Amino acid sequence: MEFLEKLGIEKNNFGACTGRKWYMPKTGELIAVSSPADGKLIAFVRPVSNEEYETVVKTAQAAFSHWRLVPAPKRGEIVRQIGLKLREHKEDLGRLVSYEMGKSLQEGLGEVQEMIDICDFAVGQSRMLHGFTMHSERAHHRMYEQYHPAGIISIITAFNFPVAVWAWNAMIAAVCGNVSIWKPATQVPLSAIATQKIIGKVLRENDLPEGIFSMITGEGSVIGESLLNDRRIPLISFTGSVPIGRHAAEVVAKRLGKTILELSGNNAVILTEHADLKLALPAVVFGAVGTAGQRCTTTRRLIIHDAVYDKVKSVLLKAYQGLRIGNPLDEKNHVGPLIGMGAVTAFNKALEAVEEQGGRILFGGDTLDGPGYESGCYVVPALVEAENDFPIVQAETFGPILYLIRYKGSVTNAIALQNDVRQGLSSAIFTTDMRQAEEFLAATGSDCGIANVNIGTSGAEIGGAFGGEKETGGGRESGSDAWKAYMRRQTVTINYGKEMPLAQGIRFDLEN
Ligand code: UN1
Repeated sequence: MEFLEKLGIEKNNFGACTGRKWYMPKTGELIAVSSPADGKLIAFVRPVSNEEYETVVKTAQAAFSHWRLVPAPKRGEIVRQIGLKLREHKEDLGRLVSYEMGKSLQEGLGEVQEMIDICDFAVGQSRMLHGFTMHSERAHHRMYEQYHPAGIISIITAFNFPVAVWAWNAMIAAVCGNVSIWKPATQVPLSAIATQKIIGKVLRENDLPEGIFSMITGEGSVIGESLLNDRRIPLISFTGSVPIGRHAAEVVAKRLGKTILELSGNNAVILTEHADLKLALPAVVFGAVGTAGQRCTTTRRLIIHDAVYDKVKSVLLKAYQGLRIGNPLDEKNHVGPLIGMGAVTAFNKALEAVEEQGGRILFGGDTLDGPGYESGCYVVPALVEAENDFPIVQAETFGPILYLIRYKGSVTNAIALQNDVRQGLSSAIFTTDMRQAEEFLAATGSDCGIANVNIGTSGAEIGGAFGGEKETGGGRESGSDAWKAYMRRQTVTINYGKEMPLAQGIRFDLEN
């Protein structure tokens, strides 16, 4: 495939990189990377051993002592160039993301666009790393706060966004003066390797030292554990499931390190009796079946007012019947494969469970086989009637299952259902009634990190802070003031007077 060649993906790929330099681990079983799109083997990667791990961390440490002294806007200039390089490779990298992960080509390209956007954002941010100044209670004193780089940031990313989530973290971390070590998901290391090669060109052109942007591949249970336990790494940014995120939080908290956690979502769209259904339909369907239901922001629950329930159900049935499922690189398809057989099993099990718990599958749920579906990873997105309190509805199944939940009465009831789950990432309401929208956004409204009006739950822009509450983990990445999490904050008080007054008016006189 031409795009693999253009991105420098070889048959056997090195498992560790410190920017420009690559390390081929001597031991370790090869990771075979195959595409869920056609089941074919794409390439091999050799995961890192302890030896390369040490080299990567030590190189990152050395790089940090240099990089933190580079003025922030000059760090921004490097990120600007990375954004330009990504623009040059957008088509090829988007294709690789789509082929390796299985999301539609449009979404693969969108993911690279998200990287480009965060580069642009970070360039601007590089001139705005500012703190407040405060008025001191003491005469001839000045107080202000400043932000310094934190050190090595480790970015552990999930399979569903092989490159964008790294970029959110790495680009912001970089303008803040940090260095980063990326551990991509083992299902999608090639997109990470290709990305390293693209940014490596910028590092070479600017003659930058090794270790500013590093990457290591390997199993979470091995290399991930090393990262979590490593006191040289003050901040771990982790994206993944609640159980693994909880484990990561515990391990890092034990050494009093910091985490940014972006864990499961169980996102709902509320359709009130005043919803503009023409607007809602494409948003709901894209939210539910985009990336085959494997976004953290995927719409999993549709909370529909009784007055429009039947209409919504029939419109959705029609839309689902028209979905084209197939190779994600073929632009006429809407839905690609799930990431692997494990995901197919989880999808099937969830559908069995929902029926056992009293739900009704209205459409979909089959696993496809035959020509074009040889990988065994293609399923038909499912529409299911369910109740919010079914245990299976309370859980996040990472696949295209949309639960239709009926509500009666006021929007307050719908909001209560929407909040009645343990996750708190994304939420949305469709209504043309201003009071309903404002109630959804009020302090008593949605309890999620993201709350949208007349927009679906997925497809957030990079300019906002991304993340969620409750079991989603509370972290924030990407835009707004999320950069602050990547810096250490320092309150500074300067006495430029000739006296030594203590705060709170405390007297402490030493006799001379
Ligand atoms: C994720 O699924 O981990 O809002 C990230 C969205 C994308 C990012 C999702 N911009 O759907």
